[in-house]
Amino acid sequence: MKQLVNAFLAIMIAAFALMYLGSWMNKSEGYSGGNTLTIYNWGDYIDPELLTQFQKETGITVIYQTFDSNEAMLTKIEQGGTNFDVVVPSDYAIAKMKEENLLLPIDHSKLPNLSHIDSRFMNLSFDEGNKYSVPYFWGTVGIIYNPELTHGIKFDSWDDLWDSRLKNNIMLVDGAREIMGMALNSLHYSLNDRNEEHLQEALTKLNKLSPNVKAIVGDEIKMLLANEEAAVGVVWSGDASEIMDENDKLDYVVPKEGSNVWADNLVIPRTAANVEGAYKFIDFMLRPEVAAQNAEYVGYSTPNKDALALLPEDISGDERFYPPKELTDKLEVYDNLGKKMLAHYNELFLKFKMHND
Ligand code: SPD
Repeated sequence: MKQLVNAFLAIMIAAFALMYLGSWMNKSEGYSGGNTLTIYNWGDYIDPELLTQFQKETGITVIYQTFDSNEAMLTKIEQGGTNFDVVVPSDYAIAKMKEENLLLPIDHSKLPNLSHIDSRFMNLSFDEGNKYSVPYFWGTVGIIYNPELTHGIKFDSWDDLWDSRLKNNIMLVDGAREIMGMALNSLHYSLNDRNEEHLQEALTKLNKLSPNVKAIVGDEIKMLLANEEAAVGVVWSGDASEIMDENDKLDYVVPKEGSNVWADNLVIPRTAANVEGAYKFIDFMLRPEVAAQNAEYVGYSTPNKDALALLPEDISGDERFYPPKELTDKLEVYDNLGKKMLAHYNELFLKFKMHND
């Protein structure tokens, strides 16, 4: 009898353990057990061949998930229950994650290839000393346009977007900071403005743009603009470069009122399950030949000076995508606006989106 009771107890304990493990794995997104590494990156933001190469070299299996905005990524990580090992937030999102204690400090001694990063992209205001982040790609926000379809408009001013000849002919990237920033800059305000009157003025101005707006879209914007579904787009510079690879009739410009210079970086969340694997991956991505291959594939600008030297001159010498420091010094980096103000920017952007439906 005693043996029977013991066997019954053992079965019950095993069943409970299995149930607990099952529910934990369901709750935990980005599960990195054993020899796996979970990466959470923007869509279309890595050459998939490099993931294969990394897996072959290290024997680590990569689990790869994507997001389409800093806000979506932040919400997921702030909610908890994730075990991403490497994430790729932008500047202001890094500042917010640091503030919320969501990141592990980076041990520079584990990243010998960090020396390949141009000092211009190190030590930026959102993470002085690069205590928590490693540069991945950078760029600007600007206007891509098809000169054959835009009546000779130069697009050297944001105000050119409001030209009535562009009716239903503009696509906008689906980003609250980008589009609110563009409207604020067009009014000669900072893209980090917190003044409520200015923000309402920006929304009113954006609503006046609606007749010209054909769509507000995510990564599909590249395909749509390359296929000439619209003559004009407000996009990240890297997307512009990729679109222009497909359709060389188009051009890209950063308007004179100013714009955003941004930096996307690799970070290791505090909840990472494979920290050693994360270091291996980050150091791999910092290798000049790897960073060069990645930059050529995704079309974005690399902060890796030794990778830049490996790129063909028509890429590395193109000042639309590699603007000199004198120019980028005149552009603004997004500040961490704080939870409340960031939510307010999102809310105003949502109002504008609803105005376009
Ligand atoms: N498809 C990849 C898009 C990455 C863009 N990151 C830019 C963020 C600017 N805040």
